[in-house]
Amino acid sequence: MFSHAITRVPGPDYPQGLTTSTLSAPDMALTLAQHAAYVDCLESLGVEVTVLPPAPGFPDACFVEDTAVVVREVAVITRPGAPSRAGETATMEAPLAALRPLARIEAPGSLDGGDILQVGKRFFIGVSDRTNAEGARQLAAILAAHGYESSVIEVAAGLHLKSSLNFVGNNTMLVTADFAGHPAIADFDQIVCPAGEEYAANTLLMNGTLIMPAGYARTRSLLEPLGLPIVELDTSEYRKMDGGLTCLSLRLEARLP
Ligand code: CIR
Repeated sequence: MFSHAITRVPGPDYPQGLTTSTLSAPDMALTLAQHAAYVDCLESLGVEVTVLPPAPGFPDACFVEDTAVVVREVAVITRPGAPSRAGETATMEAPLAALRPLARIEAPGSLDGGDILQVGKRFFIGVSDRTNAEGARQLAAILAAHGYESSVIEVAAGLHLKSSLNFVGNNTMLVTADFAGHPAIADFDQIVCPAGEEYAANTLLMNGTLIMPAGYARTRSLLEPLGLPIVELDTSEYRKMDGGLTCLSLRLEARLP
């Protein structure tokens, strides 16, 4: 169970962030409304949400997930792979230090939290344009010291591993066709997003509820047999900046006594 999450309100410079999308520029009023709905949704699932103010000069800073990897025992401050995002981690240190001991990914390692998928004591670490092999090695070593096992997965398509692969409960992974049948996830049942619905792979399992991006009916019908409640949230203004549901929060389990 997640007891706490950290989010950050997008700032007025949000439309200047990084994107590969050819969709239109995000509308700020809608961006903020979608962010508020996201926070409300997490709160409705029993999560205490810390909402940080915008970080001026860092247009991608609302995608807080990329700045840290947090487990019960430690918060690992990342070293984001995009130069324009490097300074975001400094703004996350104080809020995270209040909740966990800190560790850090050091140069020449680079790592974005969007490449990191946790399933219980297992981690899947994507090596992508943002996360390099050295970053993956450092993270795996820090996590191994706390009893977590890691597998490295090459991310050849999509921005981050979790753009294409997420755990949806019941020993099942939701994947894009690129990751279907990948040997690293052979122990899991797999649901493959239908062609044209690849963005829906970024579905977030939160305290037993699946939070899906709105408007992916075919993927939804494949998820329904899992028997979990499904909530759809409109993420149109985040999609325009290559973001989605997982990127918008750092999720923390309750610390063990
Ligand atoms: C970026 O390119 O870094 C941002 N515009 C989007 C980051 C999305 N983060 C994530 O999937 N974890």
